[in-house]
Amino acid sequence: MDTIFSSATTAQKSAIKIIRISGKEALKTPEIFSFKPTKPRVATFRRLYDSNKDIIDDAMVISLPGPASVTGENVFEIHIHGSIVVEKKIYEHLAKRRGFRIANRGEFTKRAFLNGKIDLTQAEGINDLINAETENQFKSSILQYEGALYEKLKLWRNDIIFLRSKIEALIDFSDEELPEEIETEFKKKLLCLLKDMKSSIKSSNYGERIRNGFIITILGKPNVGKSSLINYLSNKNVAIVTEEEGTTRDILEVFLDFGGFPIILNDTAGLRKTSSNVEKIGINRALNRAEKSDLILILSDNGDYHIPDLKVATKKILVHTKSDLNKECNGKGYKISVKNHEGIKELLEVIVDHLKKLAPRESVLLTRKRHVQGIKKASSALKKSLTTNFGINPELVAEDLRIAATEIGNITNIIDVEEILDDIFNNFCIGK
Ligand SMILES: Nc1nc2c(ncn2[C@@H]2O[C@H](COP(=O)(O)OP(=O)(O)OP(=O)(O)O)[C@@H](O)[C@H]2O)c(=O)[nH]1
Ligand SMILES: [Mg+2]
Repeated sequence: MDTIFSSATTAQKSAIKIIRISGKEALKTPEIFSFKPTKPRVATFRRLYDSNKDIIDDAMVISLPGPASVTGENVFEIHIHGSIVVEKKIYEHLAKRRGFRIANRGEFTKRAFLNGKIDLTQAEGINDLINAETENQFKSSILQYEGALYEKLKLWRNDIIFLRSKIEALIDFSDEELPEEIETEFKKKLLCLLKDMKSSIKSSNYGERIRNGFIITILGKPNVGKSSLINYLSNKNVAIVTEEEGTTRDILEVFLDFGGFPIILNDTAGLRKTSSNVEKIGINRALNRAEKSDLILILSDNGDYHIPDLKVATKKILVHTKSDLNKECNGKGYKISVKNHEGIKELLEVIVDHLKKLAPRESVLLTRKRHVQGIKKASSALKKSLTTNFGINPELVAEDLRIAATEIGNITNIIDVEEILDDIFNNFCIGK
């Protein structure tokens, strides 16, 4: 296997850059840059030279022999001055060596996985942690990185394997009638597992939202101040605001942080009967997006919140806009004024309270479709085993349990499906 190297820090210039080298030959780094070898795991100051014995840089270097390293392989770190030229020289010099090459995306983490340092859910957790932008994304990713999801899946899998070993033992004594208590006990355990899995699948929507953002859509008649609100909240003029009705046509998305929750906030076209084709398309888009949302804000400046075409049970929050104008509002809606900066903080609190209520009781969440699909497949195998007659066909029951255990195992440790591995690790940044 090649020895790989890459900068573990950003591609731009910076105070320091860390070049990480991992692989069998990594400990040859001192020889490659003509400096005296250093004690393992001790940060040491060294001067690096190229093949003409010209100085490349003064650096802090650390040798980390495997397997006690991040990838499980021999690792060598060079902390250079954060210059693009120095980095390039180091790369060029390393690349001349046989068996050395620049790492692909996520390749360090992939090697850590292949060497059993982490499981796949932890690898995904690392990537989510790097990409986390809000407090709740941080919490969820760090839990997954620490192995909470891995532990939960391992428990389920072990339970299934245990039940399967029981069944296998019974197969060996197949002449004897299966005692009824054993079957009842067995089914009780399976049902309990299925219940746990079901509740995890149910809360996975929340897990995915924590990762990707909760979708909140602003709806309302034209000119009620939808675009003004999104501009105010994002602190930018993302949307055009005019006195004209029907200003906004397309959906405008901004990514925001509401009290630690990642939010994708959508501004939409004002809803009205119109002969304009463009506007009609915009209105349809608005309604479609609202239907896919976790929360809908219905804005009105005159107390009319009625949207006949909106037929979803999604939670709606009514917002009375332009409260500075003191217009009639039927006593409905949270009053806000973008003009006077009033009521918006309170509105955000109401939104955050609602999002908090969506949180499932369990803290360990399935955060990807891949996890959900695996658990669904495992569940259906377990359900199938429940409908099989244990006494007559214990082999079929054992086979279903085997399938269920494999499906769960695949979530944490796919080892033979290179394609899925690449799909996961290609989402990493270079150098990770
Ligand atoms: N007095 C007052 N005027 C406001 C307030 N918010 C928005 N407006 C005005 O209302 C008008 C319409 O605002 P927009 O934000 O464009 O309304 P919209 O709902 O996006 O309108 P469409 O895109 O046409 O559907 C503009 O002239 C804004 O300046 C407010 O809090 N108070
Ligand atoms: Mg608008």
